[in-house]
This record gives sequence, C-alpha cells and structure tokens, in this order.
Amino acid sequence: MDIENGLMLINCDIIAITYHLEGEGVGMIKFIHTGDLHLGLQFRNAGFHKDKAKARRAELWNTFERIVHKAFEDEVDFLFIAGDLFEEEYFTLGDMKRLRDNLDKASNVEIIIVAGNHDPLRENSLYNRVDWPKHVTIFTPGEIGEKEFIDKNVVVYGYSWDDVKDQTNIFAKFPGVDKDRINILILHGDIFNRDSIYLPLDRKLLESIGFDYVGLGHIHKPILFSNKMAYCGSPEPLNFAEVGIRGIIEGIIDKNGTDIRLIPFSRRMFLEKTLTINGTMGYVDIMDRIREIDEESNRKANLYRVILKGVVDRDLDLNLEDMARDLSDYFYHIELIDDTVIDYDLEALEDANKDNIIGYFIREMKNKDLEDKLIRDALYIGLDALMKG
Ligand SMILES: [Mn+2]
Repeated sequence: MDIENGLMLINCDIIAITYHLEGEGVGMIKFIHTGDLHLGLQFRNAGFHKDKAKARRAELWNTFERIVHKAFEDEVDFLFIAGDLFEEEYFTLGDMKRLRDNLDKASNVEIIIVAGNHDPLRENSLYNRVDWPKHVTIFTPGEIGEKEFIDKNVVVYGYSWDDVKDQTNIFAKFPGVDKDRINILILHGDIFNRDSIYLPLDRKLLESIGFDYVGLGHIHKPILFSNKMAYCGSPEPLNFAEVGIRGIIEGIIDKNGTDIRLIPFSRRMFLEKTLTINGTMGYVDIMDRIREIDEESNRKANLYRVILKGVVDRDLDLNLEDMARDLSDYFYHIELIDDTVIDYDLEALEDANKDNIIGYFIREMKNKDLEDKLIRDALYIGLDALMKG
C-alpha cells in the first residue's frame, strides 16, 4: 500500500491520493464478531453417548480454529470475541496455551477479547497464566476500558466480567465517544432483562451513545438488531435449546456506515422436527416417515430430535429406545420424544369399565362433539392418564 501511494505521489495529483486513502485506507475496516464458543465444554448433560460428547468437544475447538483461520485468510482488521470463549470449569492451562497459540497465528488481525460469565477474568484466571501476543487485547474488569488503534482511526471499548454474575452499571461514568472516530463496543450481557444477574444492558442507551457497532455476547441465538448492534450467538450450538443456523458475524464499517451479516459456520446443527402419525400407521410406516424427515446429507451431519404427535394404534406398543437404535444408521444423532396418544377402542373400554371412573369419563366425553379435535385430544389425553395411572 505504501509503495502504491508512493507511485501515485509521483504520477498523480493530490486529489487521486486522497481518493485512494478514502477508498481503501483509513476509514474502512472489516471485522468478524464471534463469542460464546464455550471451549472445553464436556456435554455431560446433552444426552449424548460418551464418544459423541468427545467428538462434539473436538468440534468446538475445530470451529474456533476455523474462525481464527478465516480472520487470518480474509485479512480482517479485527476479530471480536464477546465473552464465554471457554468454560472455566473444564479448561486447563494446556487448553489455554493451545488457544493462545491459535490466536498467535492470526498476527495480521487485531484480536479483541472480553470475558463473560463462563470465563470470568479473576485474578487466578487462566487468562492471566499465559503471555499474550501484541495483537491480542483482553479487556479488564472494573469499568469499560478503551483501546485506540490510531492507524485505523478506531477506538474499541470493552469490559470483562470477573465473576459468574454481574449487575454493575458500567455506563454510570461513561464519558461518551468521539464521533470523528469509528467507535466499537464489545460486551457480554443481557439486553432482554433489566433485572438480569448477567449484566443487564439498556438497548436504548446503547443505541444513543453513537457506537458504529456494538458486538454482544451471552444470548446463544444470533440476533441482528440492526447493522449497528448484534448478538453473534454460539458459532457451534451446544444443545437442543440452540436449534437452527449458527455462525459468525462479518462486518464492514466505512464512510457509508456499518454493514453486517450472519455467515453460517457451525459444523453441525441441532434440529427439532415434529412428525404427526395416525392410528392406521404401522411400525414400518412410522420408521419410514422418520427416515424421510430430511435428506441423507443432512441426516448424516446434524443432530435431530423428532417429536411424535398424533394417535398411535393401540396394539403397536412403540419402544422409543429400540426405534432410535434402529434409526442410528440413518442419522448422525437422533432422539425421539413420544407425544402421542393411544387409539383406544371406546366401546370395549366403556364396557369393561362400566362401574369405574374410566367408564364414567368415556360416557361424559361421548356426549361432546368427538369430531372436534380439541375434544378428541382431551379424551385421549384423559384416557392415557387414567389407563396409565
Ligand atoms: Mn454463553
């Protein structure tokens, strides 16, 4: 770039140089925003078998390494990591060195880290046990810090947690920003709940200060509030509460403003599907329908939870564990949830239960409109409860 400008100085007039600087130099930055990686997580409660939990743990690392590599390859100016980079409980010094060595490789990128509630920056934190390269900035707890990048005309603000909960009013003494610069804030906190113990944030206040971008962490679902504020979400989903697309945010800030987009980046997705069955379907039909729930390439890549709804033939006696085992060749991971009701023979049941509550319940329900789905559901659910009880 210097050489290019030098040549222009010889060949062109001043206007051309100015134009060149505005176009590609000072005043235009590219960034990647991530967070909530939870490196080290052991997936003990995710309902996986041991080997799959281990694989998932490795996939978190792999995705982290892919993100850092992408930042390096794309030559972005900044990689923002908005907290919960790792799980304090499961992380070792060796893990921290591996993390550091990965970041070390992207030496062309300014890497900005704030700590969250799962990786708080306490005195004895692993963050403080390794030496960090110059291009890595880790913000400290206590109050909002700032770091200026003069050559980029950028000021980055950030704040790290030092405990597992935090209700500090970090903006109480915040002096505001210099609007001649590009101002970016990186934070781990909760914008949805004013009483949150996870650093409650006031969206209106954040928007009023004049940041060009507010990169948030903590909520694991990616939420792009506007071009100027977003939760990046967990780039690799951690459980069935985190269904659907997960990725990283790519952004550009230039004289036209800020532009961001979510790039899908996860190795796998968690997906939840509902399958409605009816009393005429046999075991084979049901299994076929489950297999048809998605294309093979998706089935082999993602983690599925299939909820069975509707009415099931009373003779079928579905065993979900056996079914999931039978389906394991067709899915990377599948779990089944039984939300069905049994298709009872009402006449026979009533006959056999003339003098008890089951018979009474059936007689009461038969007086109602059994074509109505709500009433039919109530009948089946009630019968299920009475029969099983
Ligand atoms: Mn998190």
